[in-house]
Amino acid sequence: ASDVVKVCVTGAAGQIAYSLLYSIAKGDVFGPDQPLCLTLLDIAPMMGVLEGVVMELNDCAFPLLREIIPTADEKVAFSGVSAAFLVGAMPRREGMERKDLLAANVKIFKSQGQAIDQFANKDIKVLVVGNPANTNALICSFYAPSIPRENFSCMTRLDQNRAQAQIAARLGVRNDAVENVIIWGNHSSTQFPDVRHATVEISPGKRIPVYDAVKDDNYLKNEFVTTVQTRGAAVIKARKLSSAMSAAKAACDHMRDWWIGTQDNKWVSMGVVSPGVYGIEKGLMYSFPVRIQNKTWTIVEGLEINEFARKKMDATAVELKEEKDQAMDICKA
Ligand code: NAX
Repeated sequence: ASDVVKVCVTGAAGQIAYSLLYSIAKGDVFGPDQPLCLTLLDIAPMMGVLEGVVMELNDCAFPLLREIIPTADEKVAFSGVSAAFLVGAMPRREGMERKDLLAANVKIFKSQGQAIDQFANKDIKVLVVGNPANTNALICSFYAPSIPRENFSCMTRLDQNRAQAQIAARLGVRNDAVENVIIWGNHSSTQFPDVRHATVEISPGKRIPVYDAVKDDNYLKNEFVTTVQTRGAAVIKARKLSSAMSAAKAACDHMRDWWIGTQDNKWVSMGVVSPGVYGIEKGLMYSFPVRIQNKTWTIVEGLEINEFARKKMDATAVELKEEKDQAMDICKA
């Protein structure tokens, strides 16, 4: 890994990017030997702030960071790029209708999709973080027809990490003792955090199902699910700002696993375009459990879905279908 890899981060002057850029430049995502060029996209009014971020990146004196290109021009941002973190999006302002918010984001992700189509490497891996993440990723891929749809994903890793940490805390074990937690569906309050297939290491080499360790079905089906679904709002309430450090860490986890692969048969959740498995309509950008090898994800298939899970998985699919239809109407208009 000696050739410089070009990586784009959008929303680069924002708060998630502030943590994310540090981790990428340090080597947490593409490996400790991979030199990087970072292109930083934000909107024109933010160029002054972005210049400050560039100054700080320079002042970190990262050995791997060979070049930094701040810009408000999508062509410059995406040219020759192999991996993109699309963090920038239109935030919801007070009084803004859902429809208007969606329309503003369709505009952004259409334009970025077209730029990716024209200027990025054809094997680019695109991770959409900016909300509504699933639908933004779908729109982006729709406008980049020369790039395989499998190369577009959206982030539900923060939800997965939150779920894993909740279970670990409940059981008093290390975070990494808990494995194969799944997030199904939309990165929204309809998501379904599912630990029916998750396991926990209770002593060296000994794993048991999380359900057997927790021994409280009511908690796992109710309080646990809502805690994870509403965790973002809880952070905003406490911090007066939305999750940034944890979102950046999750974005790094997502892209690192995509780039380097998942180990030891472990699963991770990511929003990907549904091939029509688990009864989820083909073409929806839906979060599934996946394994990754050679930069290619494969959905973990054959998991038993009980009636409780089925309902939750369908509810979040319905929401995504609505979002998709609305977005497609805006595209056609
Ligand atoms: P900030 O408002 O701090 O930063 C966003 C940045 O994006 C700003 O600098 C803004 O100028 C820029 N931007 C806006 N439009 C742009 C465009 N067309 N091109 C390039 N840059 C543009 O928000 P931050 O806290 O960093 O959050 C960024 C996004 O992540 C939000 O949409 C947020 O909702 C979303 N999140 C997604 C999460 C997930 O798990 N998928 C969790 C965290 C976060 O809430």
